[in-house]
Amino acid sequence: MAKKPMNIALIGCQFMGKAHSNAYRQAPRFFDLPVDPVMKVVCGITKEEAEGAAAKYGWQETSGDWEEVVNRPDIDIVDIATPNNTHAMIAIAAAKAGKHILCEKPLSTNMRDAKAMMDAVEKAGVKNAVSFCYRRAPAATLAKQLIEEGKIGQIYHFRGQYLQDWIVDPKFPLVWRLQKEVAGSGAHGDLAAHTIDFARYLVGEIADVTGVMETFIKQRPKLAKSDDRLGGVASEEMGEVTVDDASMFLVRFANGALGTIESSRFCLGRKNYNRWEINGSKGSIVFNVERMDELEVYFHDDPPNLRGFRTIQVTDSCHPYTGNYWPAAHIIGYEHTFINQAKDFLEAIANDKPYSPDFRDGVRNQAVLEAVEKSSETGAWVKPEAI
Ligand code: SOE
Repeated sequence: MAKKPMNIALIGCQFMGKAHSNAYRQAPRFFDLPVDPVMKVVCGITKEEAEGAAAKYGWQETSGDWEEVVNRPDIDIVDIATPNNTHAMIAIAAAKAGKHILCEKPLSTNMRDAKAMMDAVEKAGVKNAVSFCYRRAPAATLAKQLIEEGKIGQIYHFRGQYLQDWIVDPKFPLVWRLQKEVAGSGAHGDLAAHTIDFARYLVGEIADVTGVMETFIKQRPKLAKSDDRLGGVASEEMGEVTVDDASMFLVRFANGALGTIESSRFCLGRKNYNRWEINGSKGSIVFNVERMDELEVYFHDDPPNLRGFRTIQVTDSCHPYTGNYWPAAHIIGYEHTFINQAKDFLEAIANDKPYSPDFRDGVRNQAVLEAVEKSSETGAWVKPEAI
């Protein structure tokens, strides 16, 4: 029997638009989905940009007008993959039009907009998701299962780092990710937001934080030509960098665990070093996106002569998601986190089941980001706003 079609509109067709497009194309090829995702329309800043993306990624139609797209009666899902300061207006309009929404992280650039987005989707009763895609790396999902099964025991520590190095060169231009009004914050909202999501997912709610943030290079050449994350053409004119280059903070979890979180774009050689380690009363686990198919584990109840960290290659059919891809050890990677996310979101919609992380998680994440920002100004411990 033919599956119910689910028409998707993608707004934004650069780095994340590419990742999301690939996810919708691949998800039905690997998973037996309850619905048929239809790549209906892609919307770019201009119609020409959308036409390029449609031809490359396989969208049926194109548009240069996101408002018209989110109000189309034939659209079921609006996928937001645009710069951060545009998430709120698109999501709120899409919620009002009754669409399910998947939004790139961070949810927004500030608490006010993030809460307005959450209120809009909750009032409309539509499914909503924030694209903290790394939760859906099979090894990270396995870590969650181990914690829930009690294999790690009571958690004492979470030690998270998300390190990149792509803006060390002072000549690297002022792309949108370096402008507060567009991005909200720098490494903090771009990278630490992922780590905060892992911390909340694996350990629990964050009670308070204290930290520092720094901008090492305060002026950069303005852009001569538009960009997408990896650069652009620099002009002669200089402009202010209005976001942090790095953030570091201490975390007290509501359950008593202690953590540290570090984000930076100034760690030469670290390209996408998204690593965390958790230490509990019965063992430890370590995950790093740069070796995403592996989970390091240490179990204290192993016989003493065999104790030690071991590496599980999370690619067997007994592991989360992986049985749907290739035989064991035929590894998967970055794009599969988005495919797994698309699959789970489509299932949540079709089966009317909760999806996590949702916009409420996005707001809680934003509350932690902003608590660190306040702490960095005052030096105090700050409680994230209660949601
Ligand atoms: C840029 O630093 C970036 O693409 C982030 O925006 C993503 O969220 C992260 O997954 C990889 O790095």
